[in-house]
Amino acid sequence: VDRVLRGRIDDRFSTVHLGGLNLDAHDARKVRRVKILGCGTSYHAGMIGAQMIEELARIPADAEPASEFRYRNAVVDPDTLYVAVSQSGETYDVLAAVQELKRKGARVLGVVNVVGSAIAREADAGVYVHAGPEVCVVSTKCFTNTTVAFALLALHLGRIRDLSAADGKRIIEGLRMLPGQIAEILKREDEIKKIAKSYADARSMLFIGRVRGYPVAREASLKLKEVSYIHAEAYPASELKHGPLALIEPALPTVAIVPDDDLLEKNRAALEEIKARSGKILAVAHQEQEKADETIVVPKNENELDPILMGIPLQLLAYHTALALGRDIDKPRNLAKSVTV
Ligand code: F1P
Repeated sequence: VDRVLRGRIDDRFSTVHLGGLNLDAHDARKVRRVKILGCGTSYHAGMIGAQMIEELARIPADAEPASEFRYRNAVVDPDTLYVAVSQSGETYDVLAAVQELKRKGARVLGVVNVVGSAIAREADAGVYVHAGPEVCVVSTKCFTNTTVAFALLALHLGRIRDLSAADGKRIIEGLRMLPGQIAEILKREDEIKKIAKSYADARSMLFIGRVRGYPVAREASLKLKEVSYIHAEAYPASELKHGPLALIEPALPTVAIVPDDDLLEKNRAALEEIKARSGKILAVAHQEQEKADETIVVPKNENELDPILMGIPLQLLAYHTALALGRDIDKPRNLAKSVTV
């Protein structure tokens, strides 16, 4: 995270420098919509990015799996800024989506880790996320850094448009706190390891989150699937009552993302619904949750930046669950470092 922030924050003006972005104020003001494309973890980081761009720059934004986008003859709109996300920069579905967009005359930015990779070359401009060359098959650090890069991008677009200097300053202070807060979470590894052992015999797990918590729930469930091979499903917390509550029983543990924000009471109500059906709950929250069997407490940041931190203990949860089950974490089955077909 230090690496992605380094040299990019200007405290005097509460602004950021994203040199490779190549997007001046004139271009940025013309953007009517932002569409983010990526696969797997990169798609989930893009979902967080879209929310940050809506919140901090007030530009409508959404994310879509590049693997879907490329097959649906999408309408390409000249006032939309397209953003392609990829750790490896080689994922073929993302590359194909970028090529399709460029054929149709769109402007595409890359948010990529590997410098000089195919997607970085194909994009018109972009931001490198500096998660390092030592990334593993399963994307973890890169997920975190990509969400930080999106916070910088959202802040940049926001400052060019309507974001107040006070809000800019607030987010910059929040970004500066991230490395220390991540270090604090990592210190709790032993506690998370114990929790992971107690969930390792689950046949299936449910992950829920609302708004900012939903992409975190999706990413946490993907991590668990990728390395432990436990079936995991992520659901928006507000959708529980539209069907999935039927699944709740003691044998299906729920992992709930419960940040201290304006939706706290709504999220607590979801925990009550689960408890009323004798479901076991692990909460990731900013304070102990009474209805949860266990809570992993993470440090509080600005609401918009909370998703960056809340995913980290769940990466550790997936890691230790996989270890407890004797899985080969560095070589998860059926998964390549970059999916090039
Ligand atoms: C996308 C991705 C990863 C996943 C695995 C397979 O990669 O789905 O999220 O962990 O490595 O590929 P990328 O486009 O971000 O390199």
